[in-house]
Amino acid sequence: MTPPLLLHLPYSPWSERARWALDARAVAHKRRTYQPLLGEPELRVRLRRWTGPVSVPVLLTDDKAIADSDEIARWADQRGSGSTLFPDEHAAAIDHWIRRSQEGLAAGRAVSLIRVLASPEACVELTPPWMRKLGPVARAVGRSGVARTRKKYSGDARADAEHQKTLEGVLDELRTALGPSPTTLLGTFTYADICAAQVLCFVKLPDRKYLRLGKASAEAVGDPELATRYRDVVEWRDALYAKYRERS
Ligand SMILES: N[C@@H](CCC(=O)N[C@@H](CS)C(=O)NCC(=O)O)C(=O)O
Repeated sequence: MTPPLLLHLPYSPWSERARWALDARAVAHKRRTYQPLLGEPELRVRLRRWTGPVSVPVLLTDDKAIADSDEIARWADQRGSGSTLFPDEHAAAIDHWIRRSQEGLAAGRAVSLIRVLASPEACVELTPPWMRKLGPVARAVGRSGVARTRKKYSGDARADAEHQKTLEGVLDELRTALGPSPTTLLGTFTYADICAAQVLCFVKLPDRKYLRLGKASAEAVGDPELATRYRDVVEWRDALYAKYRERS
């Protein structure tokens, strides 16, 4: 059996959901960085999907392509070793946090890409390395790539204030669920923690070793005002990474 290949974005919290689950279950795999737009034709061939949006992470296994972070996590959980990320008794709560995380991430992406669009340096950082030397061309390509991503994921389908409200709603719910001395959401480390932790990317990015972004884009993706307001929740995320990501 050849090891599965994960097509991913090193800076994306959706890819991080899959990476963390594969690592937590010690599932041997290879990784390849996906190049938005340029990599799309190959991705469509791999997925045999000729129309509609395609995204990463995608896990290419011997017998199928798995094109969703949550499905990759479940696939990983059926293999590998260590404690399950999906204990039966927490199935409903994990499903709830998967959904809330996807809602928070979508809203966070919509508002944070507005900040990225306003930063020429951040737009350049999001282009492939060979393009960055091209100055204004790289800025224009980066900017149109970011605008395209925001539109592709329906960022302009709702007002910015609505996205902001959704993001803060998820953060408030997370703070309440964690309680006064938080370790994990459900009393044991599960995929709910991995998903909930990702929403904090749009508040303050975790250490660069977990999510790789350039300096300007990292600044633009985070929200300093929310980082102050939700400092306790950011601290929970950082402690979770230190304890459970390091080990895996
Ligand atoms: N349902 C997907 C959503 C993944 C997703 O939103 N991926 C984005 C991350 S920014 C992506 O692939 N962006 C690059 C592109 O669309 O070309 C999952 O959770 O796996």
